[in-house]
Amino acid sequence: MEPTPGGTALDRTLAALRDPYRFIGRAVRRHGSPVVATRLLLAPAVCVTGPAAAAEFQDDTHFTRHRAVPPRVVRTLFGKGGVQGLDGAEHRHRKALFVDLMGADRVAELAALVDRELVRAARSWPVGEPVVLYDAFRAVLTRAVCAWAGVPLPTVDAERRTRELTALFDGAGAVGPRHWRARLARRAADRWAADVVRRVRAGRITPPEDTAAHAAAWHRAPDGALLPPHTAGVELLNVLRPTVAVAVYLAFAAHALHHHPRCARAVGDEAAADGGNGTGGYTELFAQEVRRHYPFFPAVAARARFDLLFQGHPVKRGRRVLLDLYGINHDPRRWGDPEEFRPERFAEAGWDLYGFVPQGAGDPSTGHRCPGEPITVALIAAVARRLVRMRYEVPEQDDTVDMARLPALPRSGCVIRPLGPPP
Ligand code: HEM
Ligand code: MYR
Repeated sequence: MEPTPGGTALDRTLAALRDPYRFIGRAVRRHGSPVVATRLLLAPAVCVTGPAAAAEFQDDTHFTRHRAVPPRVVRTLFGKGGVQGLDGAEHRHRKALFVDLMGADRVAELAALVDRELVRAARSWPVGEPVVLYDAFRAVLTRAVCAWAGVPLPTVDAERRTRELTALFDGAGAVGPRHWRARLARRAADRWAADVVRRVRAGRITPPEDTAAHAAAWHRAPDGALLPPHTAGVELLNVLRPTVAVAVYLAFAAHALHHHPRCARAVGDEAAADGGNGTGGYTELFAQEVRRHYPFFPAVAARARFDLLFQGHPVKRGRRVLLDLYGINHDPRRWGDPEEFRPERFAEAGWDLYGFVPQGAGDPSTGHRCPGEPITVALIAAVARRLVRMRYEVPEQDDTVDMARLPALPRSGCVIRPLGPPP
C-alpha cells in the first residue's frame, strides 16, 4: 500500500473551474501518480486517470453512483431519480430502456431527420448574412430529436424548448446566472416531460413503440410498476437533452473541417462517392477524432463503497472519486501526438473501451458508459458530410476553444456566411 499523494487541506474548486479539462491531468503529472488526493466543493476527493484506473472505477461492487454527482449537477443536467444515480441490477434494468433505442435503423433515421432539418434551416439563411452554427445546430437537433422521440413540438414552442434543453447542459457546470437559468430550465423541462408521459399513458398521444416517449412512459421497474411520471420524464429528457448537446460536437466538427482542409477534402470525396448517405469510412474516423480531440465532458464521479485500495492507494469509504475522461483521451502513452487532429489514428490503432472514453468508460450495457455514442457518431458524420457539400465562407472570427468554459466551445460558436442554398 502506498500513501495517496496530494492533499486535502486546501480547497481546489477555483483551480478546477479555471481549467476543468486539464485540472486532473495537471495534478497527476505534478505528483507523478495516477491517483491524487484533493479537496473540491469543500469535500475531500480523489482524482484518477489512465485506462487501468478507468477499468477499476467501473467496478460497481467497489463504487456507487448514489449521491456521487454534486447536487448542483443533479438539479440541472441529470434531474432527480434518473439512471445516472442507480447501481447494480436496478441500474442494468433501467439502462436497457436506452440501449434498446439505439438500433442501427433508428440511429440512421435520426441522422436523416437531422440532415433534413439542417437543409431546411439552411434554405432560410439569407446569402451573405452571418450564421452562428452552434445556435443553428441546437435548433435543428431539438426539432429532429423531438420528432424522433415521439414528443410533440408545436412550432410556437420550438424556440423555448431549444433554450431549455440547452440550458440543462450549458449551465450545469457554470457559476452565477448561467447556472441559475439551468435550474429554472430543469423545473420547466421536468414539468413538460412528465406531462408528455401522462399524455402518453392517457392515450392522448400515441408515439410508436420504438420511440423514447413510448419507452419512457411504459417502462416498468423490476417489480412491474410504471415509473412515477416525474422519473419517466427525467429519462425522456435523458434522450432529448444529450442529443441537443451533440451541437457542441457539431460546432467542433465545423471547426475541424475549417482548420484541417485535408480532412474536409477526404470527407467531401467520400460524400461525393456515396451521395452523402454512407456510413463507416473516413467520415466516421473523423467523427471519432472529433470526440477524442475536443473537450466536452471533463470527468465522471463515483463514491467508494468502503475503505479500499485503488491502484494500490488507500481510498476512504464514501470518498468521491473523479475519473479524468479528457486526460485519458489525451494520454501521450496511448495517443501519439495527442494534441494533433488526425482521424487516421483510429484506422491505424483502433481503440478500446477504457482508453477511448469521451462519453464514459467501459461497456455501455452493463456500466454507466453513455448509451448515446452510436447517435453521437452518426450525427457528427451526417452533419460533416452535409457541411462539406454546402457553399459558405468563414469570416474572420475568434474561434479559439474556450477551455475554461463548461462545456468548452469555440468562442465565436463557429460563424459562416452562406454563398448559396444547400444542395
Ligand atoms: C451517460 C457524455 C450524448 C444518453 C453519459 C456519460 C457521459 C456522457 C460522460 C456518463 C458516463 C458515466 O457515468 O460513466 C455524452 C456526451 C454526449 C452524449 C459528451 C454528446 C453530446 C448522448 C446521447 C444520448 C445520451 C445522444 C441519448 C440519446 C446518456 C444516458 C446516460 C449517459 C442515458 C446515463 C447512462 C448511465 O448512467 O448508465 N453520457 N453523452 N448521451 N448518456 Fe451521454
Ligand atoms: C448530457 O447532456 O448528458 C451530455 C452532455 C453534457 C455535457 C455537460 C458538460 C459539463 C457538466 C459538468 C459536470 C461534471 C460532473 C462531475
